Amino acid sequence: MTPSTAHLALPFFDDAHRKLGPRLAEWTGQQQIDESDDRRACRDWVRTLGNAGWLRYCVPAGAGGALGGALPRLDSRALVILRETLAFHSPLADFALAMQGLGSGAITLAGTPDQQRAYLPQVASGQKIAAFALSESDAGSDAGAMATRAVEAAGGWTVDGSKTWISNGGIADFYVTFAKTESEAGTRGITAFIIDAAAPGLDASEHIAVMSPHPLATLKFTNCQLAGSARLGALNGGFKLAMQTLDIFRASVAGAALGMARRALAEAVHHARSRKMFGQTLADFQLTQAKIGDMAALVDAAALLTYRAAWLRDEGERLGTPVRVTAEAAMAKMAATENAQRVIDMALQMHGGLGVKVGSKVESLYRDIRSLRIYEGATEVQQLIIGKAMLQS
Ligand code: COS
Repeated sequence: MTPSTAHLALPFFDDAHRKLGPRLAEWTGQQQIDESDDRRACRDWVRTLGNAGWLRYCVPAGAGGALGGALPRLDSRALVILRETLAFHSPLADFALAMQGLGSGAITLAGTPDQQRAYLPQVASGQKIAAFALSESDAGSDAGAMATRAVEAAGGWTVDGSKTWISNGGIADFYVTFAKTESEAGTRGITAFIIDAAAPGLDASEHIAVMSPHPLATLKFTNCQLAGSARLGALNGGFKLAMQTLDIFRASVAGAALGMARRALAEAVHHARSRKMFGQTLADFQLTQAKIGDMAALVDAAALLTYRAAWLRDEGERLGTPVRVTAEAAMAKMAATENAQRVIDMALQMHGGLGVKVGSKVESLYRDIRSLRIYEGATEVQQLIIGKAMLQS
């Protein structure tokens, strides 16, 4: 099944985006990766996406990125199109690409030239797998409450504590990790570090099994020794760096949800046209037409919010006047993930018994979409962010 690319005609996009969508859709349609083991499949996807050059959109031009010239360091619209197209085909392929971007995003935003040289080209080629380690068991939505601490020692750092729900945990080559460097300073006492998987004192072996399998682990840091050069960005500037990274990638989570919703809608339309009942097709029933009408409007509403958030950020960067898109990205993430869940549920219902049969596309989408309403800021966090922004305006 091939996704429509009609939306790329919208004024949010440039010619580069209009070419990117169909090219990637054609490429993804030719890929066959066995996804029965999520960790092996994720490694395979990273390698395949890297070899084909798609991961180059996760890093800036100077580090081997795909887009240069007038386009910004990371192009939000390209990320949205990539994730939307990959998620239509395979949510795990989308996950593999997204994590390369999220896991290296803080290095793009705040890394020294040495750090950028050491990590970004290999993220772009798929030779290094990236991860973003922010959450803890008692600090998910309340990221500022983290307890993992980094203490300066003999020119380097010692990290102790634990991170959990870490995507790519166990298969990543490095973890951009956020730790408390000033215990009483709340969000103003957090610093980012680049921690290589082989760092002594880091244990990433505790895999977490989830309903839509993908690499996920708990990380334990015990007297984990880092060189001074592992610090990423300003001392105690880690919380803002994490939030700035999420501002970019939240709009792309919306893109992924959109891809899954578009796939569910396409599956529903296909099924409605072919399924015969009571002497006609399912599509002939007004009830079916009404449902498909609802689904299409939910998809388009999410698309417009998603493209707006991505365009606003890109346009600010292009004009040299970066704008904070926190509220717009939050709206996109919230609406796209919630709408996608509804669209997929309606598509599943339309499939009847086939919808819950393991192995049917709508059944796996039903599981795949669920975590997107939680990770990178749950819907309730997005509501808070949007509400705060409205009250401050
Ligand atoms: N860009 C730049 N700076 C930001 C920012 C952003 N998007 N968001 C917050 N900040 C800054 C604020 O300006 C503030 O700066 P000052 O200390 O200079 O005043 C500081 O960071 C603290 O911000 P705030 O007071 O809003 O933080 P809170 O702790 O009240 O709440 C929420 C922040 C809940 C919005 C935040 O913790 C969050 O997004 N949580 C979800 C985290 C998440 O996504 N977890 C999933 C893990 S990633 S898979």
